Amino acid sequence: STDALASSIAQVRTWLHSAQRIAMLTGAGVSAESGVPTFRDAQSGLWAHFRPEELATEDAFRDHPERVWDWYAGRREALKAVRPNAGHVAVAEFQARHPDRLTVITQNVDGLHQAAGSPGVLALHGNLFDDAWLDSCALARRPADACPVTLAVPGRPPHCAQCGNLVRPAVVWFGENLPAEALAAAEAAAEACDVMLVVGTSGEVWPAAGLAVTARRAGAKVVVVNPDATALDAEAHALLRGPSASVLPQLLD
Ligand code: BJW
Repeated sequence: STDALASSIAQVRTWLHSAQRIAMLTGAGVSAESGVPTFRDAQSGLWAHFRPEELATEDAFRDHPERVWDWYAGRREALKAVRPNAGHVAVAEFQARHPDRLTVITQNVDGLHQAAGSPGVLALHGNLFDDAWLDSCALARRPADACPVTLAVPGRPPHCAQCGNLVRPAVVWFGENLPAEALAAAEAAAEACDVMLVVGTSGEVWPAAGLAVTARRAGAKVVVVNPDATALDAEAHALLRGPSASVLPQLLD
């Protein structure tokens, strides 16, 4: 009920007031109210026909490069019109008022925390707007000698005129390692925090989901903010069942 949510919010606010370090793990749900579709709720587009585990993989790209490239190109295009919502803004404003107190760890590739002004965002799954080569260059003697990806010949996907290498989005697909530096910093933040806020994520994808488990084992209060049940609810000391664009401003004002 609304009363139960209000009293849980009040409880979590007392934890936040006495917390020296706060970590926040976010997922697609924080951007839902900006108009970005989530992965596992998506009713339209490719996610409706394929599970993320089947589409967001290197094999899917190799088997159907044009289809997967077009899907990412469409998402890039759609994101150009998207703005951070009141949730992203509340987080960034809290960080501005309390420097070095809250670390944002995001699984999102949409750049909306960064656009809202959050400093030092740890982007565990890369960035949708960055490009990378699919393979290491077959012609370069050393990786540093490969052509810059900006020189790729336009196409769907773009390719290298010299070696034929394909361009891919610089996101993390299933079976790929997360960026080591960001993951290490996220693990350190999870170990060190007094409160871990888990916001807008189904908690089904690892190792990101494990950060909540790490925080709990290290003694932090774990708070899940989500209108629906998640795989991390069992880790939570408080469940705030509401949309992040209205709950986050109430938590962090
Ligand atoms: C709202 C809301 C509102 C709605 N307000 N909330 C341990 C156990 C089992 C498996 C594994 C394991 N460790 C590793 C694995 C394998 C795999 C994995 O996790 N598999 C599971 C699915 C079973 N993990 C990996 O492969 C990772 N790599 C890795 O582990 O490397 C080591 C390794 C190498 C080789 C072999 C094995 C291991 C990589 C994971 C990469 C994930 N990539 C994607 C795609 C990114 C590119 C792209 O955008 O296309 O990342 S998949 C997709 O899921 C995307 C997301 O970041 C990620 C998480 O999804 P998220 O954000 O939680 O979204 P949803 O849609 O699931 O949930 C939205 C939530 O919002 C819902 O709860 C709603 O209720 C809520 N919501 N409106 C608040 N208004």
